[in-house]
Amino acid sequence: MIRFEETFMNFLLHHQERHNRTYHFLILMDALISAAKHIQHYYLTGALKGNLGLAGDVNVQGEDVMRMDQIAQEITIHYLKASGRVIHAISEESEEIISINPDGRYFVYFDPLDGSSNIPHGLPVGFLFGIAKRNLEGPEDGHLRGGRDYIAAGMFVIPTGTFTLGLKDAGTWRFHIDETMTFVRPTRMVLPEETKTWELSFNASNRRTYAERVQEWIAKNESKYAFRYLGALAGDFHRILSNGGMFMYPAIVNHPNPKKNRPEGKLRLMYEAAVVAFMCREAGGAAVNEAGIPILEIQPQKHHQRTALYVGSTKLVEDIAKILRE
Ligand code: FDP
Repeated sequence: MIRFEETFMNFLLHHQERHNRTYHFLILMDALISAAKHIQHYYLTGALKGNLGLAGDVNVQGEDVMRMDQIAQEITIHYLKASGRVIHAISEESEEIISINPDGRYFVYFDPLDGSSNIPHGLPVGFLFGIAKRNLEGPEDGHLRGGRDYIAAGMFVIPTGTFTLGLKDAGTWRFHIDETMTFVRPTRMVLPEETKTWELSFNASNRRTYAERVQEWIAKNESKYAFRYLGALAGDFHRILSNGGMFMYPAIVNHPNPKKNRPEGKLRLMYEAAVVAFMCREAGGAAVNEAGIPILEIQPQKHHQRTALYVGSTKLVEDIAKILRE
């Protein structure tokens, strides 16, 4: 006998009444879920169909585009258009703002397939998105919204069948895909207070390139926690949300080849850092940049702006933020 569990859409219907969310939001979420399932299908069959390799193009960030990046981008735009609810989207895969529907009411910021180094191996990657609402009453107020103005942010870890969604003032929730390809069983994510399971996650091969004070912090704290690094933000953050601890991608300022320094950080503010920072806040955690400024308070100056990121359990993030602010 199959036991059916509470579905994502039921959960949202229930929540929208309590939090004044509209059906427009449900329709947009339905579009994002359809896109994620479709991307997952291509990813799972990618090795057989030859879709896990390079596409032959270079993107706006100067990085090689993978075939799967293009597929995921096309699928997402298709569903955002079909939803009719989005005015503009900003994607890692497109230099320009993508105009979708002049009557749409939401801005969507997304990275349809994050964690490229995992793609050739078919290992976990992320589909990350943040949603902000257009100002429908007053004058058009632009697309560059800071994380504090997102109404929701989420991530699918593909192809694991998990979906995590942060809702403004209503918590962060995790769902799992069932046999009918429906996301079910909402579980509220709250970062554990207990430090026993806490983890640190960062690219250890970069550690000598971080600022001295960050290197010192790591040397002082690393033996207290387990170390885990998958190399895909969504997957690494997924673990931190469950186990507690901190994910960091610090600024690179001491690279032996100065051309390889990244003082502004590597991750993208609008569709990577602010997305996980938003979910983290709703789960009781925090996130800051290299200056110790809360990620959600940063006003983006450009769509593809980069930032350093320290995200996770408030106690750890605050501890390093104090040092970063000095
Ligand atoms: P990637 O470059 O492989 O697409 O967004 C960039 C990102 O992946 C994150 O998902 C990941 O956390 C990080 O960069 C990995 O960078 P490193 O390979 O430098 O560790």
